Amino acid sequence: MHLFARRSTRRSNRLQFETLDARCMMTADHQILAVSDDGWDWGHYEAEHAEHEEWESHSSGNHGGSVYVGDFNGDGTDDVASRGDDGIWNVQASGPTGYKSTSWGKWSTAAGWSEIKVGDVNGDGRDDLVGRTRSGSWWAAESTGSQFTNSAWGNWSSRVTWDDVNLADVDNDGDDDLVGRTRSGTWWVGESDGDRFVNQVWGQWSGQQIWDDVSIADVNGDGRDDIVGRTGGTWVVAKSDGNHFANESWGSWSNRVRWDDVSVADVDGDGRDDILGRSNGRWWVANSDGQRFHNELWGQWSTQVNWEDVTIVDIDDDGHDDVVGRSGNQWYAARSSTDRFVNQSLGAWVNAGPNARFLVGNFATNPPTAASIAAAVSDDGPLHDLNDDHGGLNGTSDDSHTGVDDSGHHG
Ligand SMILES: [Ca+2]
Ligand SMILES: [Ca+2]
Ligand SMILES: [Ca+2]
Ligand SMILES: [Ca+2]
Repeated sequence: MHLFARRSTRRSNRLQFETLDARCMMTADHQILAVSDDGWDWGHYEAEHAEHEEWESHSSGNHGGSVYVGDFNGDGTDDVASRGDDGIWNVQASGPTGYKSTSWGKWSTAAGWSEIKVGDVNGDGRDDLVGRTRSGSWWAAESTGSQFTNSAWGNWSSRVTWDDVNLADVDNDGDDDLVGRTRSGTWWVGESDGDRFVNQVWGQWSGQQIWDDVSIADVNGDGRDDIVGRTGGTWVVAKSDGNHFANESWGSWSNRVRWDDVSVADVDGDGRDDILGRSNGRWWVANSDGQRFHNELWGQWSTQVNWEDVTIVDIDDDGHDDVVGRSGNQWYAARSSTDRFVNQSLGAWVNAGPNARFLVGNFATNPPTAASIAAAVSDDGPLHDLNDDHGGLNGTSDDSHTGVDDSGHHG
C-alpha cells in the first residue's frame, strides 16, 4: 500500500485558515479514509466521540495498487488520486457534498513510471503529481483544478540509483522541488522554476554508510525544507540555506534497538519539525530547538498488538501534531499535549472489509463539525451505519481492553 500523508498540505491549510471565521472550516480536518475497489465512505472524529457519517459510496475505479492524497483542486481539503491499469488518473475530489470522482488525464502505460510524488511544483496552491519514466524523464501532471496537464520537467540519469527521492520546498519560494541522493551519496536538487526542474548539486552524504529514516523536515523552522537521516545512531541534518545543504549532527538514538513508525512531526507546535519514533512501545521525540534534537519520552503504546496505518495528523487542530494508528479495527490517537502524548481511543471501524485501505488526511465532511473526522470504506457489501449496533466509530472511551497502555507516561 502506498500511503502519502501530505505535510505541506496541512501546513498550507493552517495558513489559509487563520481568520476566526475560517477556523470553523478547520473542522473539516483529520479524517481517516478507507478506500477499496468498489467504493468508500467515511466517518468523522468529533471531540470525545468518533461518529460515523454515512455518505454516498462512489466507485473509485481500479486503483492500480496506489493512491495519492493531495489537495488537487486547491479548495483546502484533501482529495485522492489513483491511476488505473489504463493509465487514466482518476481524482476523487472531496467537497461538502461528498466525493466527486472524475477522470483528470492519462499517463502512458508503457513509460515505466516510478517515484510518483504529490506536491505543488508550480506554486499555484493546487497539488500536482510528478513521476519519472524508465528512461529518467521527469513529468509533471499539473492540476488546473479539474484536470491534469502533462509536461516534461527534467531528467535524472537512469544509469545511477536514486535513493530517498522526494518533493520538498528547499528554497522556500513556494514551489516544491525535487530532491534525491545518488547511491554514491550526492544530494541533487531539481529546483522548480515553475515550469521545469533545474538540476543542481546541493550536498553530499557518505555513500559508504547506511542511512535510515531519511525524511524531509524543516527542523529549524525557517521555511526551507531540510533533510534528516540517521546513520550509526546519529541524526544528521542536511540543513538548507536556500542554495545548498550543510551537514550537521543534531543528536542520536540508540542503534541497538528497533525503531518503528519513525516520522516527522511538529509535536510541540513551535514551527520546527521534530522526529518521533517508537521503540519497545515507547514513543520518543527528538525535539528540535532549532539547533539540535533533545530526546524526550512522550508516551507509550502497547507492544502486544500490531500497529498499522500509523500516521501523523493534527487531529484536534491545536497546532501540535498528533499520531493516529489502528490495531485491527480499533483506532487510537496519541494526542500531543505540548510536552507528552495522551492516549485516546477513537473508536472502532467495524465494517471495512479485510481489504479496505485507510488514508488519513484533511478530507471534507458535511456538515463541518468540531474537530472532525475519521472515515472508512467497505469492500464487502453494503455499508452499514456505523452508529448502529454493529459498533462502528462509537467513540467509546473504554480503554480497558484496548491495545493502548496508558501507564507508560512520564511526568
Ligand atoms: Ca500546482
Ligand atoms: Ca522551491
Ligand atoms: Ca529549514
Ligand atoms: Ca517542534
